[in-house]
Parts: sequence; C-alpha cells; structure tokens
Amino acid sequence: MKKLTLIALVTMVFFSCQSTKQNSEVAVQTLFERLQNLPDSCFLFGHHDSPMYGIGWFGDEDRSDVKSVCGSWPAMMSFDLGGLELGNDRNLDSVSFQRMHDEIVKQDARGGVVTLSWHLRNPKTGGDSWDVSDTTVVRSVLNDSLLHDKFLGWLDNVAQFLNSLTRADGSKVEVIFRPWHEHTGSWFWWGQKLCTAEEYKALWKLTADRLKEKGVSNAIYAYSPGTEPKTQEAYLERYPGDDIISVVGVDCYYSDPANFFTKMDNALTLVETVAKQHGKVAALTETGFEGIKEADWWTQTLLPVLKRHHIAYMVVWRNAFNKANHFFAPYPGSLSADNFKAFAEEGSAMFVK
Ligand code: BMA
Repeated sequence: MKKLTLIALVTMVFFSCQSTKQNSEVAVQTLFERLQNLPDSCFLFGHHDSPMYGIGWFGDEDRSDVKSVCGSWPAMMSFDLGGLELGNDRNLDSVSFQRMHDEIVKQDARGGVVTLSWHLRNPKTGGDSWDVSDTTVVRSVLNDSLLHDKFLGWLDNVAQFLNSLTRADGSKVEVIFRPWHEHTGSWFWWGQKLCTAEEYKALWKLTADRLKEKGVSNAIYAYSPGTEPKTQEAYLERYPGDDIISVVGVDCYYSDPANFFTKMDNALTLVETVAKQHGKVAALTETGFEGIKEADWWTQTLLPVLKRHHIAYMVVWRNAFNKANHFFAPYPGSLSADNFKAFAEEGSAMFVK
C-alpha cells in the first residue's frame, strides 16, 4: 500500500537523522531538513490534541479519534501551551502539561513531529488571549519594566518546558513553536490593530532571544498569519525575519464553502512563494471544517486544493470533549469517517504507526 511505503520512508528518514546527530544544535537543523526533504507530493497530517481527548472521551491512554478511524496516528501532533505561563498544571483546554510532555516524547519515538501553539493569558489585563480591551499590551510588555519582567518569567516557564523534552538518551526532542499566530486579524491581544508592525516584530525577537538565553535549542519557529494578507508585501509586513523563522504558514479554515477553493489556493500560493524566496518550509498551520458537515469533504474539497501545492504539513484543529460540534477530525461513526479513511489511504497525507 502506498501509504505504508511512505510511512516507512519517512520513518526511516526520521530515524536515520536522529541516530547520527546527537548534538541538539544539529538536531534543530535536522527537524527543518526533515520537513524540507519530504516528497513534494506528500504532507504530514496533523491534529490538535489528538491523543488527549476526542468525542465522548477524555484522557484515555493510546487513543485518538484519528487513529480510531484510520488505524494510524497523525504524523504531526499539535498541542497548546496556554496556561503554562501561569505555572498551571493544565492548559486552557484541561490538558495536563505532564501528559503533554509524555505524548511529545512518544510522538517523537514513533517518528512523528510536534507543533506547539500558545494561547497565553493577557499579561496586562489578566484576561485571556482574546481579551483585546486594552490596545497597548504589546507595547507595555516591551517597555513597561514591571510587565516586561513578568513576561520574561512567562517565557522562562516555556523555556523550562521545552528544555524538559528529552529522549531516553538525553538528547532533546525538536519541536515547532508557533506563538503569536493569526496576528493579521485583531482577535488576540497581539493582533493587527493591537500593535504596530515594529512592536509585533520586537515581541517575536524578545521571545526568541529569551528562549535562546534560557538554553532552548530544540525549537524552530513557525510564522502563522490568517488569510488576510493577499500580497507578499502584506504577508511579510510583520515577518520577524529569516534569522528567527523556519516555517511560513497560514491558518485557513473552511468557513465560506463557495469561496474556499480560491481562498485556500491563493493562501497556499502565497505561502509557497515566500517559502521558496526565503528558503523556508511551507505549511498549512491550521485548517478544518468545524463539525465536518459534508460526507466527502476530505477527498472532494480539501484534497483537490492541497494537491496543487507543496506543503510540508497541515493541521486540523481539536475534537473538543467540552464544546458541542467543535470537532475538525472524524471520529468513529461520524459523517465523514469513511471518506477520511479514503483520504488517509490515497497516499498524499502521511501518518505514523
Ligand atoms: C480555539 C477553540 C477554543 C480553545 C482554543 C485553544 O480555536 O478550540 O475552544 O480553547 O482554540 O485551544
């Protein structure tokens, strides 16, 4: 079966890289290379919180709605660090950070990859990521010494977590870190209308510099705007720079069926062009159809547009256990489950055993 061949190929590539490069500085480069060197016609399939919970379950071991449907784990797992900054045991969606740590190590051992987002709290108001009531939060984090110090402490918690991601041999698991996402919209406190381009870029630099200072050598960074930018110039308006970013992506959802193909096609063309010009990895950093209300969505709507592009990975969002109809991957018995199996077997989307 084509899928199995691809799984074997990618797993081999992943393991051969890991076994020859022990130094974690080199290992960071290795994750980037692994993503860069995927076959053009293939992409890693990703699912947010896949092994943590799904429809009708929470916290089971060795379970994922995706695996229950197609028999394999997503090649890419996405998790969120929101709440880690406060020192909480669980993130904003009730996932324990200890469990997250363990699942990251397991995903690495099976040859898969991990990406981490960060829906952190608002350091100025005490609200959540979506609290945009104060339009000066980024500026204050940069310039107000009290808030600056508080924020450095938050970054240190992230650094500690990233540094704790070690394999049995002591080497660190490399991950993609994707903070400050969807900044071209204005629904997060770091969004377009909430700070200037210079402030946004300075926030990125502060983040990367502090993590580096705290010894983090196992993270590569993903830049992940929404679909608002339509030109390269607009896409790059707040780009933190080639020295920081390794993955250029876009978050593009199926919200307006009639225009989806064009919207996704244009967004991925833009991402691919920037990736090529800047020597970066191109990715669909978030996508999905909330509640997947069309039985053949995977092969008839999503796949045709993805097959026109070369992206390293795609991530669908979570199958919420605590929010009605908030699911983006199939689960056994769901409307699109059979079609997802066909999507998984077609050979473009990659999974791990
Ligand atoms: C959003 C929703 C929220 C969730 C947040 C962080 O898109 O899924 O329910 O808390 O992501 O995972």
